[in-house]
Amino acid sequence: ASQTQQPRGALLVVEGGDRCGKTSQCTRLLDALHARGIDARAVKFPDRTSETGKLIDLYLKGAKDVDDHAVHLLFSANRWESMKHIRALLEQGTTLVVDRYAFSGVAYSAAKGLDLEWCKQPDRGLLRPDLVLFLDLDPIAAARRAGYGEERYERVDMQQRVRSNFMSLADGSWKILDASRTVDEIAADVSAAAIAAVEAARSTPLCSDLWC
Ligand code: FDM
Repeated sequence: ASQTQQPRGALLVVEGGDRCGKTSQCTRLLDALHARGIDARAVKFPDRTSETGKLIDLYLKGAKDVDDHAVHLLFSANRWESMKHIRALLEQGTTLVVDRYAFSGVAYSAAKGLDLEWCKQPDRGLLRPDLVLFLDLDPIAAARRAGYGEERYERVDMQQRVRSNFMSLADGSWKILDASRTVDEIAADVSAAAIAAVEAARSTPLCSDLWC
């Protein structure tokens, strides 16, 4: 007898520059999904707990200098080492809300002067997100928010380049949201788009073809 297959979960990515409100929106989105009875979990990149993640953490805090190319590859390796686990969760029906992904990888490294096409290569073949929610905020407004400037990349000129790199990566799977609005207004748009993507993912196969 054939077993009924569980519909897969959706891979939902939340992206944006520093202090765009990404982390609060990820929390709100998880709550909204759970309230609808959707099995969902949070994932965050970089995952600072793994071996590559510990090195990345030291680098981001300014405690360690690493060559720009080498750190780019570390961020990518940090994603690759989670892929098996992420795929297993999606296949068992769990939707994932991912705080940063390969788009941050490319946008930040290219903002330091690395070639954008070179930057895309190590992440080629990662799982393709069903939806990318981009929280768009003017870097000058972001700089006025609490806590800004604590980590390596939190400078307005850097964040302007990051923003334009993000824009050059956007495709049809992106939803660009004005992140200067209230948390509630943004959360309403985020959850509406996410719920539609969870529905659509049920009948769409999972693809390991990012940028292929
Ligand atoms: N970042 C994040 C990168 O430079 N490359 C990446 O691949 C990823 C996932 O690390 F400044 C940068 C982006 C940000 C920092 O910050 C991580 P948060 O606050 O943990 O998201």
